[in-house]
Amino acid sequence: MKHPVIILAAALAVGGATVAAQHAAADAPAAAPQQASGAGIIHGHADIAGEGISGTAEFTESQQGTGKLVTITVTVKGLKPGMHGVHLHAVGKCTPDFAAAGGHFDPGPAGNMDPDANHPYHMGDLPQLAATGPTAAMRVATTRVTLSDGPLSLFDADGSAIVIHGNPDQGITGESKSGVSGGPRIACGVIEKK
Ligand SMILES: [Cu+2]
Repeated sequence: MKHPVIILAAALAVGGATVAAQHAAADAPAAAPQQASGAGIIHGHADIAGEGISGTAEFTESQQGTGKLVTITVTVKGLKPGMHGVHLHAVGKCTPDFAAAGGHFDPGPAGNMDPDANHPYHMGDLPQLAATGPTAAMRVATTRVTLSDGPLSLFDADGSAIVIHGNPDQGITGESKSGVSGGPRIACGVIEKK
């Protein structure tokens, strides 16, 4: 494999929108890199919005040995109960509708952004979000993308967005437009440098 990549997934569902639960999410031990600010730490942010849905995604890139690790903390209110596909999409646009965000971020040599036909092999693929209460949250870490400059940077010429889908992410490859990666786009946020 030319670019060995891993996703270190630590998905945590927050059942209630309590401060304690949110705190627990923030303290999730798995795959949590050092959050201290300092040299080499880069931050990003997205305000996530959809019909009746609001939330944020916080991005932190830290150096891990010779590589970069990007931790993403997603907190969203207003999702219907169940699992929801979440991905980093190829274009930093959510208007005039969420289709503007393009396919799944996949800058590699193959560059197949088709949300379903090249799933779950895109660089922008993430574990899905479990909505079990008023607020859903997860923290994941990935080496498939960076915030700093380079071939995997989310801050490429056309930027990137985070999109939440109405249906579960089946984590499989399907026909184009089959919806296996989560179907309808119900919320979107442009990722910005912070
Ligand atoms: Cu998506």
